Amino acid sequence: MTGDLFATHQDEPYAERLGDCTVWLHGFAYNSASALVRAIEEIAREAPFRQMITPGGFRMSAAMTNCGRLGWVTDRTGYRYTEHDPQTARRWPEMPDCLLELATSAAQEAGYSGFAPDACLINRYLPGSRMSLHQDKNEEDYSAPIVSVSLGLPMVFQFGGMARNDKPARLPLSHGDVVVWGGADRLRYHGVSPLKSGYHELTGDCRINLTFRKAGA
Ligand code: MD3
Ligand code: FE
Repeated sequence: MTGDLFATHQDEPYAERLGDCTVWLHGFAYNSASALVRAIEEIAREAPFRQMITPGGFRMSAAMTNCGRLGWVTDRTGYRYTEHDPQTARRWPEMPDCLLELATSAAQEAGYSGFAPDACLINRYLPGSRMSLHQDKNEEDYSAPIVSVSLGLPMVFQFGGMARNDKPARLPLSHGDVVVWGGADRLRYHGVSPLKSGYHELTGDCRINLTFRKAGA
């Protein structure tokens, strides 16, 4: 809507195709963002955000938690999906309907019908937090897409190639943006540039990213 003097929303959502198998859905989660943030806060009460340790012994700068049947973890022994939160020994919190619904409708919009995520990794970035270039290879089945939802402070996403040395494209992702990555793009290298400090009315001083995955068989 243009011409609205007191507009509090952003521009209309629109889809931007990035290659054959990736779609950037600008603003797709904008209207559900406050419900998503509330749901994430509730998940974090059961399964707190924590900075995990990589197999190489480094503490990740993003803090993480999970919901859904499976959750992604890392420690000195490696990266993997687990059914239980190692910190509480309880199952990961259930995936709330508002999260599942958003993920499946975004996948559908991008041309991936029938997406049934069993894992949602929740990353929280504070100023300076980053994620270096990597591939997501701990899932059983690379044929399902990954749906990523950005909330709060904006950041620069690095969309690389199939080789670590391929120079990544830099995509500025905003609050409410959703990207669906599938097919040939599923194993691309990707990362996140260090978060700049700022303030967002829903998340305060951080950025939250949700990645929905089909992790198990
Ligand atoms: C492209 N998270 O958790 S989400 C991760 O913003 C991760 O928190 C980033 O990379 C974040 O593993 C990026 C976007 C994303 C996720 C998986 C992908 C992009 C991807 C897999 C293949 C290609
Ligand atoms: Fe990743």
